[in-house]
Amino acid sequence: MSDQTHDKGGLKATFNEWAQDIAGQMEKTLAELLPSSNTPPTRLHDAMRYATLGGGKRVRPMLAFAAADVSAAPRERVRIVAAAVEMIHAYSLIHDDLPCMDDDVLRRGRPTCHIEFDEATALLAGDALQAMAFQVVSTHSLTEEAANQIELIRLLAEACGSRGMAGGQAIDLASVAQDISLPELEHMHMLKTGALIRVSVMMGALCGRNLTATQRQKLDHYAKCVGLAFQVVDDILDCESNTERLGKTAGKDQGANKPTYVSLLGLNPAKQFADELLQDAHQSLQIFGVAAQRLHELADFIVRRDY
Ligand code: GRG
Repeated sequence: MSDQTHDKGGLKATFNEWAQDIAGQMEKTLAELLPSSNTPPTRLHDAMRYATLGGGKRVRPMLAFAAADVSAAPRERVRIVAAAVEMIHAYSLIHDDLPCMDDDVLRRGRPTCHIEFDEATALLAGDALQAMAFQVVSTHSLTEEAANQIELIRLLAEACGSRGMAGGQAIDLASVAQDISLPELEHMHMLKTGALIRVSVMMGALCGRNLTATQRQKLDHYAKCVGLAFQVVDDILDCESNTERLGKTAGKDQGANKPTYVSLLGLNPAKQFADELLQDAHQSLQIFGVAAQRLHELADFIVRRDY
């Protein structure tokens, strides 16, 4: 792919140009959708904006936009579902950083929400962001058929709930200092991190034309592989990288005696596992041809990233 092309949002742009374009669109869309800082209750709205704007890799929005290419979904719709997913993600990070959970002081290179504001405000900011995500998905027209829009909302609810992200977090908290097996670790991460990644892909695609059952299954398999690979790489970076590069406290999992892919498999086998998941992800995209270009690139980015 040429580095000299300037089609920022389209397939001719380089991956970096495309990623920057999406990050810019996300910042603008979230800034518009979130209540302004001078709308009462101002401290709560300030905290919601603090936790959502001005940082993050925006991996989930990128996945939604990339998946939208395979169903030719209008970008105007995709930016709304991507913003909703990012609100859920921001809420999960705020709550995860609270003293009753991971108790962390640094996120995206800045003080965590409860340090910058206070615990009660952080808790409420997370609650309000979660509610707002559903408000946004239900008040915009995002699909050709109404039934598909209901499905978007249902999928998002499932990904957030006790059999998705919140359930994964509960298993994570219960597994500290426990001997858990590899399948148990995988199940925990498929819920905690994987569910939101999976739904980002599916929601992006559902904004466009209907996919066949096989296409849907292949896309979901891609998302599962990438979701798990994301977590394996997160575990690797937790031991190999540093706090400055990550923008969050490095070495946290080991310090907290949490089971990880590195603690269960060892560093090199964990890297090999991430590579196997990457190959599997690429394989499952074959039926989409060139429309899956960004999904391929994103899988590479997720596994090869160093932050
Ligand atoms: C509190 C219900 C509830 C859930 C929390 C997502 C989560 C569940 C906890 C986050 C803990 C964590 C650090 C998990 C590792 C993988 C992960 C989700 C990392 C953060 O996501 P990135 O790297 O963050 O996409 P940025 O800042 O780039 O948006």
